Amino acid sequence: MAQDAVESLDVAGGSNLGGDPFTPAAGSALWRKHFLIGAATASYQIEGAVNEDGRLPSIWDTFSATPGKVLHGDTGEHACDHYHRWESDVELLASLNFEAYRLSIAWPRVMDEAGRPNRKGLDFYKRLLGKLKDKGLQTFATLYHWDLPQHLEDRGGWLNRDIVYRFADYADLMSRELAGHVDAWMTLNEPWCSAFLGYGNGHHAPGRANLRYAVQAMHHLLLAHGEALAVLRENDPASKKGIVANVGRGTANTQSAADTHAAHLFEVQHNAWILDPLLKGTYPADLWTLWPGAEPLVLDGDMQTIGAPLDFLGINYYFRTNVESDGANGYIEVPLAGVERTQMGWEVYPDGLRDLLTGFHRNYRALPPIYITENGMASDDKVDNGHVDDAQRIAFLKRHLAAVDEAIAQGVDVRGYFVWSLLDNFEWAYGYERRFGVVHVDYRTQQRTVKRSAQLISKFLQERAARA
Ligand code: IFM
Repeated sequence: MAQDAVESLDVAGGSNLGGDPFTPAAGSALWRKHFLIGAATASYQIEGAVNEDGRLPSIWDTFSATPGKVLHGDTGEHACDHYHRWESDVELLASLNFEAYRLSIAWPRVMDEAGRPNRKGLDFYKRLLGKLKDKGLQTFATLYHWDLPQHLEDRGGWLNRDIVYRFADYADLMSRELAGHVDAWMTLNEPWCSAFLGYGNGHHAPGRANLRYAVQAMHHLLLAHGEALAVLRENDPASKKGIVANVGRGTANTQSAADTHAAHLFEVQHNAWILDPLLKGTYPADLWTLWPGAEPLVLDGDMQTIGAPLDFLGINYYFRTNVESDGANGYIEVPLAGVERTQMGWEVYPDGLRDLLTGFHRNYRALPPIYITENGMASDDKVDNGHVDDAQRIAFLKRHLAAVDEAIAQGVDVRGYFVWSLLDNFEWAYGYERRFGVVHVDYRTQQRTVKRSAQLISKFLQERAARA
């Protein structure tokens, strides 16, 4: 699509690109056409329509309706109204020259309590994925981005081993119904968040807080992933299959052996807890020095199922955490002063993405090709005379893409990058206040306004396509 079309989108946004602080350096691997660039969203964060067409309640409906759980009492009831506006949202996505779209499927929309298909919900995703393919976009679909059906939580949720088999049934239905519509399946988004925030400290739905719960929930999440992977392979052999992990960079506050070990433990807790079982078939032993006696119940064969080979690994990266030893077997966070931070309070630290990628490349012999399935930042963006100048985001994205480029130059097989997020949306416990989109959403009118970051990404992708 021509740049003038970007500038005349049927949404507010305007032109006024001025100089270009985004375009990657000449010679960067990002100029290669086969390095995929897309945008990502998730069902509960954008769809709204929580009571329509047979959708069942999810744990996030329950949690967000509980006073005190979400900032300002926000809920996903209307969100970005994407369930009704999906066609114009896909037009917008394609008009911005994105080459791929990562979405998630709402489990409570597509299956009833007895595990039978909900045709209306399934049709929504068929239409959406069909239109994305018609527009030439590659489709990346996540099966579980945190909106567990409430009736399953009522039976123990991720603490009840039975959920592993319910998840495999769900994967079976989706891959039979949607085979051919999906280029890449991701079983889970960020099991660390589901397990630790959902069951460990209760900051996320379902809001349970017990470390032993978190550890057992993680085991069931990873096992559900492994069982679903086999089902996806059987039903939809042509697609790629993977999982998405959020990873964190931990750095030591001093060079002392104790602080260096503390930073190591931070990364064990945030990264190796998930990646070791997936890529080595074992939990990291250091996890149990951090959390003595918290080992999950593991049955024969579980670790083989969890460690089945992946076609790709999705990596979500946002920030680093500076830590020191707690004087015992753990670590404590030591926030650095004078560093750049986002609206979330997260430090902007692009080197962390490069260092994690090169570290994974060194440490995991079974590391599959990688997609950066999320990276982005929240800022308090305002529409000013039809424009949103999100200068901090533009610099953030450029610097993180440069970090990916450096990792590729050091031999890491990174195949693509998805900005989080296409739209401002429901940021979980922070509600609508934190804006991660490259497109601004006015939640009162549902007006979409293309931010300057999206204009510049679009311009780069257009130039890249023209050179190919
Ligand atoms: O909005 C979330 C997303 O749902 C999962 N990864 C992190 C994002 C920003 O917090």
